[in-house]
Amino acid sequence: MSQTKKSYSERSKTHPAAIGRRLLAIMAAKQSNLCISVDLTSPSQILALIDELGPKVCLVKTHIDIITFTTPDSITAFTTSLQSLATHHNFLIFEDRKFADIGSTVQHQYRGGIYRIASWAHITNAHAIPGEGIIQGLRAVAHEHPDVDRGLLMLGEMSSKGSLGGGEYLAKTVAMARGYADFVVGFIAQGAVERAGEGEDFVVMTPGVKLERGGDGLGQQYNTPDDVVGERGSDVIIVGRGIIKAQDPVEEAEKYRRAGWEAYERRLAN
Ligand code: 5BU
Repeated sequence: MSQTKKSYSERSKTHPAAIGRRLLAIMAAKQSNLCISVDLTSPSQILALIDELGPKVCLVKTHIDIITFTTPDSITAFTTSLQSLATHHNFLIFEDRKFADIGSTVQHQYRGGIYRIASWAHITNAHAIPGEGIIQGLRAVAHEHPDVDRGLLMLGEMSSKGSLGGGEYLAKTVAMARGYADFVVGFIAQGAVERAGEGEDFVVMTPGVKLERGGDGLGQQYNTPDDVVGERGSDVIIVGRGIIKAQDPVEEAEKYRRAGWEAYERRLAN
């Protein structure tokens, strides 16, 4: 059976990566395929908004390096609070770091520096451009945390105009990731990737989502939840400004949660 026709609940029992099984189980339990991208710069505002939106989402996406921190301690305080919110509201944390260097360098970037991403983010992402050493480097760091589940999304296709991804690049990215099924949970793409074979499962996440199609004047391109989940077979919608800039972000998040979920249910039924 095609992966796009299987329920999240069914896939949560068989996904080859532990973090993939956990994410799919959360999606099924909360009836949410919504990932919120909280692209604000104040740590307290970010945490307050996540606390409000937590019940609606399966995943919270961060850009830790756009946040204004005053001291190193305030970074730890933030990531500790974020982890508590994740436990309390039952969502996972996705740091949108987009690693893009050789294996040796990304190990340091993932493990260390001031952000210590591997210590708090369940999922992060990486470009395929350096070759599979990037996956090997990141996976080695993830294995330094045997008590916690960690996973990676490979960037196969970006949402922005003129993206060099997609097509053959995406297909090569999928081929590269195939040997790392316990760590590579899936892909960032604009729709279903070349479908997984026996024993494989790719969770596909799509940014560039709004309730109405359009753009932002800086290359971002928006499609609707129905376009990406219903028509193109993606699994998770990633939404930033569509929700966080709304007058009532909680009400808006509920609209996106429902739109994403209904598109998924239609996909299963058709
Ligand atoms: P928006 O406000 O919904 O446009 O925000 C989209 C978020 O997703 C933002 O944090 C981007 O950095 C991120 N993003 C993206 O827009 N397109 C991509 O292909 C990838 C990430 Br990968």
